[in-house]
Amino acid sequence: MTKQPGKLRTLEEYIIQTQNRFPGATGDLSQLLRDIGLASKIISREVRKAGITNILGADGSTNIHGESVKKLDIFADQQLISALDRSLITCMVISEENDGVVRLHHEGGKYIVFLDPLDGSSNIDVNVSIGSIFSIYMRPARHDGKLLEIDALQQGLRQVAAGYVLYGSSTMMAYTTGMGVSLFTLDPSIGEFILAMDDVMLPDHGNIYSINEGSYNSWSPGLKKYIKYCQVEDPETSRPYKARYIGSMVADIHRTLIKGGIFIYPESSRYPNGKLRLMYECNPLSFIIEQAGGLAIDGRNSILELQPEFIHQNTPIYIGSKQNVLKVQEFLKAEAVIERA
Ligand code: AHM
Ligand code: MG
Repeated sequence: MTKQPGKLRTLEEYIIQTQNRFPGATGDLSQLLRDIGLASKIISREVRKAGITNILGADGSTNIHGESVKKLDIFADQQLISALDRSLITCMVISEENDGVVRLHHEGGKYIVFLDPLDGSSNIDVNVSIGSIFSIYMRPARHDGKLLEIDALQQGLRQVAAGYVLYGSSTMMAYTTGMGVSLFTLDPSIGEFILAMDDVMLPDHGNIYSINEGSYNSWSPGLKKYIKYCQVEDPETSRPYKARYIGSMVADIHRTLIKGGIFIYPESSRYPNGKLRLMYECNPLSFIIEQAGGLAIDGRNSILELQPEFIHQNTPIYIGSKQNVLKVQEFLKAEAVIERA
């Protein structure tokens, strides 16, 4: 059940009112969320005019994954990092666009932030939705006060907040601090994010499946069978499901949050560990989906319980409405049993 807001509330007001419910809160996390909100408004403005300026398109360099980097990716990365640097609460940022960790000016800052500054960047050139994803952790205390890369390698369930900003037909921000998901729409006429939905819950079962089906031949037998199951007619379970795949995870997850269903980026012969990144794509979006009543697994285990080994690690992901995810898990398990027999 989704509550509709009574009167217009800006992101700023909402963050402050939520913080006031916790008498001991320092306001640092609120500040950090406001910083991300501000940077994303600037990114949104540039995304909106990308087609009419030369900011659009590849800048010729490649990121650490060997993918071509678009100029807007770099712009978004810089905006988010400098917003976080300015408020002196964040000590370290790990971003898809940077090889190693980025140490900010305030070494003593208490938060570590992971960023995918512009997810779905191959869609920039064709004017299809893209987004920024963030994931926030407390920096662990150390006796020697040092800050090490390993401090960032925390399980997703330790996230103190996470969210995304989707630059779609409108710009929307969703975030959670572990007490449900709140959704805001950017009103460009006043330059403010306005609360659109509070306590967003996704349907327990949905009739949409979302996967790059062109890779069918490289999937596991269990997954192939599950996708065939999605296509079989059975009105009782709303099948055949609809196929929808945008190719920007953040946009596919946003649709899943609103309409339910399942999004899958599996392990395959091409990507044995999946393609998507655990720390700045899968963890934050899993936190959002689970806070909205959904589920996210890597095939066997909860995404949020995975212990990361390195900052740019990949993982397979099956995420969405609880019933859909439990069903695919059944198919994967059944096939694993056959393989062992
Ligand atoms: P990126 O644009 O940050 O590199 O993200 C990777 C994107 C995801 O948003 C999307 O789900 C996936 O890559 C699509 O991959 P594919 O083209 O293999 O289906
Ligand atoms: Mg991405």
